[in-house]
Amino acid sequence: MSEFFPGIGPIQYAGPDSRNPLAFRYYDPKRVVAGKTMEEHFRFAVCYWHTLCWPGSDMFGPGTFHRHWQAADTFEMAAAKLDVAFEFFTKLGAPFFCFHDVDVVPLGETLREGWSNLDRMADLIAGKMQQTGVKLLWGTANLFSHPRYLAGAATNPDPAVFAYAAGQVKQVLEATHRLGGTNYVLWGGREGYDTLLNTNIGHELDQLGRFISLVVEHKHKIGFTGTILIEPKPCEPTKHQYDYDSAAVAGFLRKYGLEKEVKLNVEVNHATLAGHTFEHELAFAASQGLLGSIDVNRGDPQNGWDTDQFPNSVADWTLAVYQILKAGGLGNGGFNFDAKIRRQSIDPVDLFHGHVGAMDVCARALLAAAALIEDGTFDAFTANRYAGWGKGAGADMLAGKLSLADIAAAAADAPAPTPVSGRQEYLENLVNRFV
Ligand code: XUL
Ligand code: CO
Repeated sequence: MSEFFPGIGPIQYAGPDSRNPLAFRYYDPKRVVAGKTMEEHFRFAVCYWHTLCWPGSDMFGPGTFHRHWQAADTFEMAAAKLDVAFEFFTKLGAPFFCFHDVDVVPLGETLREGWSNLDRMADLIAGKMQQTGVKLLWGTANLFSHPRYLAGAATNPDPAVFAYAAGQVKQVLEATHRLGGTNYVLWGGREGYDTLLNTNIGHELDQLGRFISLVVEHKHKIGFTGTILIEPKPCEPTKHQYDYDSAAVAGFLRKYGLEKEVKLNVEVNHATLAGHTFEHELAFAASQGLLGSIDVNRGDPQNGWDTDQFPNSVADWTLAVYQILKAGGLGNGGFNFDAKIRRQSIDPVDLFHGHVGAMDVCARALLAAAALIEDGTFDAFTANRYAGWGKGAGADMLAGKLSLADIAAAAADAPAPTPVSGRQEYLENLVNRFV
């Protein structure tokens, strides 16, 4: 088997003074930070779709990368792509990967053909995983590219499309289980609508609730112990998507009684598109006990679409990793690079630059975030800000011991509350001491 990345890797930790663009300057897998190794904190995953499948196309032109396995959509080419994938994962030193069914194998003309192709491919994937020790962070079914899904999958007005999607998810969930995946992701690609003139929102939401309940039921039936994750995104490809953001998904899960069964896979650029910071989405998900895993990338502050670039701002990532540490980490989730190189980055080595730089950004951010927590100023400041709720009338109001009338009567004769500074500038300056 010939190498696709000759002369590259394995990528090693070389320390902050290294000038080698193909070495880690901060990501040192075995280094212990805040009680865990960096490897355990991140559980980095390479995504199959952008790194192995995307040919460098955009809506104005075809692929620019010209990779041999992209010449034909056959099982043989998918097997050639698998060789390249595992060469990349191992040379990079990524412990995990993620895939959609269509990324790893052609699904063919019928559901049955897709099942049998995926079964065959799962044998090959299992062999590669055993040989290399690379593990599966999550699998997912692509329920948005094929024209049958033009009006959604679970939320399609046609029940036959719902059934087809169910058949696809059943198969990929079982393959994920068989490959030891620690999560299964549902991104609602076209679960939304373009115009209300042809859409019944309430009906579509009930369909989606039913669909996800079926997935959860099947997970238990087959003994899959991984987590089912929904990945929020506000728009693109549809104008309005039901899984808009962490808050919308939290409400949806509660309505359909799924809040104990499903968590969130939060993605950076989806947060940006929803008008939030990534750390807001993380903190909100964590506050609801729903933080599961993350998709790592960045958007572009000027472009309003999903550019899926590799992250490169340590300052931004420090605030995100801070929230993840405060939430107690991601458990069996991980950091999946749902990011793609630019269309002009046509050399195979560019794939390494994207991932190596991003892993280093995350590692630097982890060091800074751990130092911020160790310093304790934020915790102390915030605890002090809410201190009134821990005693006296504050504690009684929160515990439900006082009625609205009791509270009003006490407030009527109390001294007027004194405004207190939020100290935002002081706190922002403090972050910069650690970045
Ligand atoms: C799309 C997106 C997907 C999901 C998996 O914006 O993020 O790649 O992560 O379907
Ligand atoms: Co994603």
